[in-house]
Amino acid sequence: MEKTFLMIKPDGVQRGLIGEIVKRFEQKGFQLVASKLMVINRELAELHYAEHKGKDFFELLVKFITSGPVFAMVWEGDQVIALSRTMIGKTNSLEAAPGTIRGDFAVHTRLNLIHGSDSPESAEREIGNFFKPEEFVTYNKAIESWI
Ligand code: 3AN
Repeated sequence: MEKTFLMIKPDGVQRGLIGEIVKRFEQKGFQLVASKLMVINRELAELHYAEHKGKDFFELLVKFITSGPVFAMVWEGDQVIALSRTMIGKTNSLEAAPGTIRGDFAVHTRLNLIHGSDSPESAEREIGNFFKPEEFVTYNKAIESWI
């Protein structure tokens, strides 16, 4: 079973979209195994966005992601990494299709509501950056046999 790291960014928290976004992943049949509301410090922001260091939007990105609380989550499920990226939608707001989280709620490429790991390697790295092993909950959901 795969795990992925998803994070509702400060704009999603401020706009009251935590419930709407969590609902979509619950309804898809994925299982929430860890979550917390937190404010990211600069060190963690730079670690999380290390691949973008040096790009022209890096400073704004770090400033934005540290500007208010984020809702960090780990979700588990069959193909959850790729499927959650599909549900999130394209990074570029002009390409994010209606029906996706960004397509339905975001108009801006940087203020795009949610982050989702883009590969098994980044999922493992990002989960490790944000969560300790004792923050995970293991439980069985009856729905597993239905999807
Ligand atoms: P995604 O979040 O879709 O995986 P990444 O990892 O390429 O996209 O980029 C991380 C974040 O950096 C994006 N969510 C977005 O907030 C910001 N970003 C990416 N590309 C741009 C850009 N061209 N202009 C401004 N912000 C950008």
